[in-house]
Amino acid sequence: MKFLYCKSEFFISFISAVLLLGIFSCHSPSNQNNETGNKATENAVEVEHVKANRYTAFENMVLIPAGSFMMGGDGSEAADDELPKHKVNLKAFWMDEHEVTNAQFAKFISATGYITTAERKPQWSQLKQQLPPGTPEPPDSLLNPASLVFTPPNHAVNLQDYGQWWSWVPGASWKHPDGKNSNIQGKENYPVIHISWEDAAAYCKWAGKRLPTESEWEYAARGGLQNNIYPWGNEHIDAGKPKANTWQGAFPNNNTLKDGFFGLAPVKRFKPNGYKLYDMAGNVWEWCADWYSAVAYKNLPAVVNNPKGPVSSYDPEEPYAKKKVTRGGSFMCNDSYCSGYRSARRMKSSFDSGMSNLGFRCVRDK
Ligand SMILES: [Ca+2]
Repeated sequence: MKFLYCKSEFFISFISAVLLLGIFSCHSPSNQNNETGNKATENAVEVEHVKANRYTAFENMVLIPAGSFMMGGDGSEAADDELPKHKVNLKAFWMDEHEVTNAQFAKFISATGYITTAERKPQWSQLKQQLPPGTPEPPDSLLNPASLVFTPPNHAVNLQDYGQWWSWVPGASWKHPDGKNSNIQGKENYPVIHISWEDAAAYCKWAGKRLPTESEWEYAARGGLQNNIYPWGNEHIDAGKPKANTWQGAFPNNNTLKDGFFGLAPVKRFKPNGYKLYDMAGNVWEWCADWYSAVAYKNLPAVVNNPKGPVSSYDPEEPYAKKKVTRGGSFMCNDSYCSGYRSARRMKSSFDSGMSNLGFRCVRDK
């Protein structure tokens, strides 16, 4: 996702910097002994990792069978970075049947004391590594824990101006999804949000799992169908009964609520795909393990076995940013803005940023 959206050049640079903040090398200001605290967290993660392997690894997971598929865009909406289609062979793997929920993520935090990216003070020394040379340093007073929150306007806007519906909100995090005065009470079964790639990877490791590769994610989303556009087949997103939590109406100022949800939905509220996976389209975008490259599919061999993606990130729109793949679309997607609910639709986000429409699920080897 590209979120360069503010009118002031300085603020553009600042927001870009904050979106790109580092995680493992920066710490919470409340952590009095950063090195000791970090080791304690790592140890706790390792201990819980072992426990998870023994007792809980297969809860709420489904087995995705080994097989082959044609990876890449189907239909007229296929983007250049989804092409060409190419054959991928995959081993069998287990996948979470639904997106990781607030209740699940809370167990991870309780067990490890992990502090998410959004809860940490951004460090300029980390931010500037992913910005064009010469980007000015923002005042320290602006470098506070925060995250991007969806704040829809009440009028039609230029869909190229992302700043019209995203706000940088101090105090926003997985526990306070709309800012410091909000909370997740009653939202235990909602997908966890404001999660960076590194937060997601840390959770999966603790659970004895890992993030899916991009090819595993797409193969799983297709649910056994071949060359279909959506996880449910080829019926258009707006035809028939609601099939996923997306945006119906004129994004971002008018939502007809046809699917029953303005924002996030609890997990498992829509029919699963052919592999019994829920919400592979809509609700929240999901992190994948792979680095994003706009040219990842170009010049591949005719058949690829268990691909892990490119060795580095490449987004020509923001060449200094290090971006990971996200998949599946969110409650904010419709055809006028982004048809993220298509099985082949690729998106990308800086690995060290979260936002209010981005979550994840885990996989593990068979
Ligand atoms: Ca919706």
